[in-house]
Amino acid sequence: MDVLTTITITAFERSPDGGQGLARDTRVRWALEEVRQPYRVRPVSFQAMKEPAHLALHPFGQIPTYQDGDLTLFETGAIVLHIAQQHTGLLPDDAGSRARAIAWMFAALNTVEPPILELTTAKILERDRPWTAERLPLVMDRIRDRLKQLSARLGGAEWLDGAFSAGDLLMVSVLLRSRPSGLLDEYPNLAAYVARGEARPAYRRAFAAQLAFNGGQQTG
Ligand SMILES: N[C@@H](CCC(=O)N[C@@H](CS)C(=O)NCC(=O)O)C(=O)O
Repeated sequence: MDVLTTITITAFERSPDGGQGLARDTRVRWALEEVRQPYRVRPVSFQAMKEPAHLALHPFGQIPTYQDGDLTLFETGAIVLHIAQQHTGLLPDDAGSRARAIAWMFAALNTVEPPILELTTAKILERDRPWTAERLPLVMDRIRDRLKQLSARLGGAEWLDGAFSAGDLLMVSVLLRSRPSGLLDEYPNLAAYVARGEARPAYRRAFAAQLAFNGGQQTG
């Protein structure tokens, strides 16, 4: 945190993951760390998220939000893209490479993240439904389909398309959410790709910052 910064993001007052870094403020922190932008964090309770003051910032009553002066943004994809466009380091200069990096940002959020979120829904929100046991393997297989395709595309490369970009930042963030299920480890090149992301100094700073914020607040 830096008192001189103009950037404020919101995060869970009590992250349900107790600081595993899976809440989406981590990806915004990571992007800000990559471009060395200091930021403040304003914690928001689940109750406050649904109240008018927060709904004015985020129409769906969620975190994270991003405020810088007069600009307020929601949606991590839009926030990370904005940060990447404002600073060097997260998008290539060449127009074609830049467009492809942005395509990977969309792929992470639009193609890879949805089946991973379905599993969370099935395991948590639909846990007590009579059909959940039958549905779970189908949801797991839909994740496998995507991971298999991504694994084939990545092959032995370090990053998805040349140098590390905002596309990798979002893809690694999304894949991290599949790790607790054990599915990520079925694809060793993807597991290694995620580990490379986690090893970046900027990710480590972002992770440590959210852990310091959430540490000791685990709700179970
Ligand atoms: N598509 C949104 C999803 C935001 C989202 O689901 N945020 C979660 C935290 S990681 C949240 O606020 N959950 C509480 C709720 O939806 O009530 C984004 O990428 O920013």
